[in-house]
Amino acid sequence: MGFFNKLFGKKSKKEIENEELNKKIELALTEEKNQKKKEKNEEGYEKEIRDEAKDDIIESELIEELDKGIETIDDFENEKVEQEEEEEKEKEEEIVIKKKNNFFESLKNKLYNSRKGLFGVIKNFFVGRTVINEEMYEELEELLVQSDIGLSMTTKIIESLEKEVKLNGVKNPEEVYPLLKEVMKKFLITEGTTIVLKEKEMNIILVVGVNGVGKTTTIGKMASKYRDMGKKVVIGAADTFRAAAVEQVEEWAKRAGAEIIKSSKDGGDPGAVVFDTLKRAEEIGADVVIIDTAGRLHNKNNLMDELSKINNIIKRKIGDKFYESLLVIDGTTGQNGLAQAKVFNEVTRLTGFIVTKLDGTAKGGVLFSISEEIKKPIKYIGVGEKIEDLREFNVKEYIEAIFD
Ligand SMILES: Nc1nc2c(ncn2[C@@H]2O[C@H](COP(=O)(O)OP(=O)(O)O)[C@@H](O)[C@H]2O)c(=O)[nH]1
Ligand SMILES: [Mg+2]
Repeated sequence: MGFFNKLFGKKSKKEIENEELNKKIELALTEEKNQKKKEKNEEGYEKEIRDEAKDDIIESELIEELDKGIETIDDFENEKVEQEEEEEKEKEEEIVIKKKNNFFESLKNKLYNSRKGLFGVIKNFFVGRTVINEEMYEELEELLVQSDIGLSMTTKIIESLEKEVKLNGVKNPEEVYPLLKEVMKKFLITEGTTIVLKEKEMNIILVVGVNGVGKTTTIGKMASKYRDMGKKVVIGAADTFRAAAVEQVEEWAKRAGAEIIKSSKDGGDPGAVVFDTLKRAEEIGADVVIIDTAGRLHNKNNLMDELSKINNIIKRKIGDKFYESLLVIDGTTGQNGLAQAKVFNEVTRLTGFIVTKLDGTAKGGVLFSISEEIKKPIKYIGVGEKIEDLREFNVKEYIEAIFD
């Protein structure tokens, strides 16, 4: 029978009972679920109420604080404005520093040879040393003399360094390096390093120096610098010894956008060129006159004669007014450059120096001996052959660029 019931879909009594039981269980479970839901909702509601109450407390505390005047909205607003202003200022300062760093970086790059050469050796000299003693100072002295700094300057540097080491109670040799940097900085002349151009006046710059040191190149760079400043520039090609020299200065003048005055014939009188140059400069109201001179002078008397002739022509034009008389020195020639400086300083009035080719020297110590022996400022340094490779000499920047 059971078999037939199954076959034709009829449910047995037992099956029906089972189904009813299942239904009951389901009902009971849903009721339980609903009850739990209800409880949960009630809890949530209570929590909401509690949170609201908490918010109220916080709010009232805040109001209390505000009332107390600890932090009024006005204060807050002012503080915000001040903060914004400060941030703005910081940003501006950052831009200035960045600009300076860019310049500084490139000077650092240009002086790579000096930094890695002599000053690199000096830096390494202190590394790994354990004691500061007489022997250390002696070895350092030798290094400085080798670097074209000159004996007299070196002695002064070492004496001053010993004093500073004692004064600062320095015991570790590696701490001597930064002190040396400060000491050496002190010995470079900082005053009068800038060429100040007077407004509405003819500013004369006479450039002297032996052959090949970089006079003509430097004049081209200077002319370009002053043209960029909006100045009217006239160059006098008073190096009349070689036709090639005139051509070279002509090329530079063209590049810089300056006018050039030259002799009508090869080997003409330099004095006559200076005279014509000053005349022309006056006619067109030039701001800057730069005079290139010959370096191939055979002896001291010859040099003195030539330069005094030129100086007299300038004086006849401007009287006792100041003009620059700059000696160009090749930074790679070391003590030889210093010897040249001494001779020129004896035979003519110098107002300062330009040291060229500092990009190509691993020493660069000649700057220190000039400061010490001639006691006149360095106005520019040449750090390459291109038109932009002339830098105003700034002691701090120079020192930062050569010391690592
Ligand atoms: N590397 C380098 N070369 C320079 C610098 N100044 C000049 N020179 C080079 O030195 C050489 C002689 O320069 P020049 O101006 O003719 O010297 P002058 O005889 O004194 O007029 C040229 O080849 C220049 O390019 C410099 O700052 N750095
Ligand atoms: Mg020349």
